[in-house]
Amino acid sequence: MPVMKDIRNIVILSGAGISAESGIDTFRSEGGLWERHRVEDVATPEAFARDPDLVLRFYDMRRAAIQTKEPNAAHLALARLDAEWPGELLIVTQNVDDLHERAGAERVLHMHGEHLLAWCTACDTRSPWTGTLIERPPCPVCGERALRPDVVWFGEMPYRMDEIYAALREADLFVSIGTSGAVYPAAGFVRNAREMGAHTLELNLEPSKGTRWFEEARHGPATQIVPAWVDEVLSAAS
Ligand code: BJW
Repeated sequence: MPVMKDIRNIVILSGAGISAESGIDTFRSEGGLWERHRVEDVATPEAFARDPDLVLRFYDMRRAAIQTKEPNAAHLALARLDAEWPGELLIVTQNVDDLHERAGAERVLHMHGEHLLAWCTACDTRSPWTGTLIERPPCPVCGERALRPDVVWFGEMPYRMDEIYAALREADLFVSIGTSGAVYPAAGFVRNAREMGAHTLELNLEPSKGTRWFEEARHGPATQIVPAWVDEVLSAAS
């Protein structure tokens, strides 16, 4: 752990592992989503063009499921850090669930989109969405039946990359939580942050694909290791 008085700007990258203990499936763990659904069938623009019903059903199912789940101790600990950390802090999440926000975190950026938004490809607006899309409802803004899940598929550009790279450039501490390090550009953030002088820490159930890039790693369930780390950071800073 670096000396906390030297740390002002924190960037946290979260992934599916932080929501696993809330009962939301990860992608690549045993029994994860990609064991039951082929990525090429449900998470690419080509799949949506080829078989929109299959893709819409997949996302309708997941959108309904996340609304029955609750934030866990790891989301709550990060929300506490967000509320109490006096310096800059940004939670960049790859997750499309809203558990960071429901835990109370405010400085959250969804680089892979959000389940609870629908994107109209006709008028390019995003509307809050809790129901289904399979029946092709009209866009609440323009009335066209051109809504799709507001998520980033393979081959599409993740959201708000300029903001993310700007935060990484200024980061003193970069922490990656519950992500396998299999998907770029997120998997490369640790190297970006390190090149700019940040201390780098991995918090994950097991060593991720990119674990060698981190200066420090702690392994275990997020609901245990994240609250413990947040306690340490806040007490060292006070
Ligand atoms: C726990 C736990 C517990 C479990 N406690 N931990 C060749 C080389 C390099 C790149 C490419 C390449 N070929 C193609 C690419 C690019 C491609 C890519 O990365 N492909 C790879 C497969 C190689 N990337 C893209 O296409 C991206 N766009 C892009 O690159 O644009 C161009 C660009 C260029 C330059 C700069 C910027 C952009 C888009 C990627 C979109 C990803 N979309 C998805 C679906 C989103 C919607 C949805 O939810 O359906 O995003 S895929 C899926 O993977 C989802 C996730 O956000 C993402 C990452 O998954 P995550 O979160 O890491 O989950 P898992 O399951 O992999 O890991 C969970 C971890 O938790 C594990 O390690 C567990 O151990 C751990 N864990 N329980 C703590 N209790």
